[in-house]
Amino acid sequence: MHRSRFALPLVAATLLAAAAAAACGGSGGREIIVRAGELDAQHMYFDPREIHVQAGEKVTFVIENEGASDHEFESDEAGIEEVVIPEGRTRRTTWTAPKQPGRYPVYCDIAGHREAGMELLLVVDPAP
Ligand SMILES: [Cu+2]
Repeated sequence: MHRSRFALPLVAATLLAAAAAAACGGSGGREIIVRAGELDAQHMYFDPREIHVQAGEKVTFVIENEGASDHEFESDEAGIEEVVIPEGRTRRTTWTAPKQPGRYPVYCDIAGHREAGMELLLVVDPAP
């Protein structure tokens, strides 16, 4: 009967460790929150408009679509695969910056959205 008393603290410790890992982004690196949405049909946005990462840095983009239509987050130039974020939802994608510093556009590729403002500048800064 005494044995079972040790089980609960162990489970609790395991859960705490899992929660701590999730809070730190686990193995997904630094979390960068990007909000997406539209003011009207001609004015849409990503916020922030510019993001800095370090060369070789692993980050997780957390894209929050606060708008009333679907949006995408992608960059052929930077090698970020297309993520579709349905209206009102949040999607995450983990990506590792190239080793070389550079500047890349990230955009929503739905027809007309990029032109309406859905493009941000992703700057890869030299590692310190
Ligand atoms: Cu869009």
